[in-house]
Amino acid sequence: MAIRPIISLPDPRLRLKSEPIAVVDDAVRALMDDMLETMYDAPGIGLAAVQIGVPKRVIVIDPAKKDEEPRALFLVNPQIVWSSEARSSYEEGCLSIPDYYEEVERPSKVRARFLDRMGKLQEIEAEGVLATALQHEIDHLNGVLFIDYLSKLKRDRVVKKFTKAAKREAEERAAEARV
Ligand code: GNR
Ligand code: NI
Repeated sequence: MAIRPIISLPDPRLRLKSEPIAVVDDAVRALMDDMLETMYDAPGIGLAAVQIGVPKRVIVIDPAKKDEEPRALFLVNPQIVWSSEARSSYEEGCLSIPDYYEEVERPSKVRARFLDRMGKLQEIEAEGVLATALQHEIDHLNGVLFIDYLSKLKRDRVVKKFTKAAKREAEERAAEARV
């Protein structure tokens, strides 16, 4: 297992549409183990493979709170097959948009179909934080970020902030290399 670097805004790879997994083999399981370790280290409650630069339809989620037993979920090729009419609002964050949080409204309950670690077809019904995390992670597989649900003003503001920070870091690295 290994902790892998998480890519962040404005990295264009976050906008890629991830490819389906053909076979859940040892390589996919190794990828999921790295993702879980990276997610726990961050720490976060979910991670999509594309966030470590691997545009494949794989996500890991653990909605357990700090004082609860860990319960890791590994989902390959996940699909929402049903969403409730009812909506809930939740304050979301994203490991690829560090230290930025905003309320996002989504369906309160969803049912998702996916392949588990062994490649077996499974279905889960989720509500609360798990429903939010599932929708947030599946969005990543389609190149969608939670800031896409905010007003253009808020979205432009946060993208600009991260673009400036990335430029500044690149300049600092270049200056360091010249010494
Ligand atoms: O760790 C995370 N917390 C979180 C909180 C509210 C809604 C969604 C999330 S997912 C996020 C980790 C992440 O960026 N996954 O893609
Ligand atoms: Ni995210």
